[in-house]
Amino acid sequence: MFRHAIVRKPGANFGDGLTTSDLGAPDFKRMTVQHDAYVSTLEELGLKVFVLEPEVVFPDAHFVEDAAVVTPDIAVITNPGAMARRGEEKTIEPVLADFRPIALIEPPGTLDGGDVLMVGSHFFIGISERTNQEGAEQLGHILERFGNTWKAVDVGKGLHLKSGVNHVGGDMLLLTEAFSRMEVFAGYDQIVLDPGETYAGNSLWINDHLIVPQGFPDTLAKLEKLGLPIHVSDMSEVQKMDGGLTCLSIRF
Ligand code: CIR
Repeated sequence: MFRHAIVRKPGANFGDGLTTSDLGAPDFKRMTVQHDAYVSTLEELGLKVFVLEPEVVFPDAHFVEDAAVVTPDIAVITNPGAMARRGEEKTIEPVLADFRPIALIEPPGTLDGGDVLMVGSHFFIGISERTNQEGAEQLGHILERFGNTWKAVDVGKGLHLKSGVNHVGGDMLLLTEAFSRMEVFAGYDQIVLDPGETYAGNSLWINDHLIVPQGFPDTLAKLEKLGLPIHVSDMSEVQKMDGGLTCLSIRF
């Protein structure tokens, strides 16, 4: 059960952030509307939302998920894998320090929160361009101190683990065909994404509600069968910067 979320408003220069997408230049006004709607949805779901101000020197800083991993026991402040994003975590730590003891991922370990999928007390940690083995092991050892288990997963081509696999309640995972074939996910119920709708893999479960990106009818139909209330969000400007629903908040 999540009670709180941290978000950060996108800055006017958010289009200067890192991206591999070819969806065109993002629009700040539309981004602001989409971000405001996202915050309203979190509030409708009963979360108290802490809204941080933009950070001009970090155009990707509204993707707050990458700066911390929060469990019921601890908040782990990351060492983000992209040099351009290193330092975003500094303004997240004081907010979390009011709620949890703090631990740090230390260099040479790197870790982005987008690579960490929590399913109850088990954690999947993606090894990606942003998260290295050392960062994954540091996080894993911290999690083990609190009785959690974890497994490393090779992310392959995508940006982050949660770009392609997410928990949608119970024992159910929403995931791409490539992830569905991996042994580590074999013990779970699975909704496998249509290859044309992989972006919708970044759907967000919050307290038995689902937030799903707009424009993915096959995924929507599959998720509707779970019987959970579904909130559909326009994520067009977020997607242009390689972001998604999970990236925009830290839930705890
Ligand atoms: C980046 O490349 O770091 C940002 N433009 C997007 C980060 C998305 N974060 C996430 O998936 N957790």
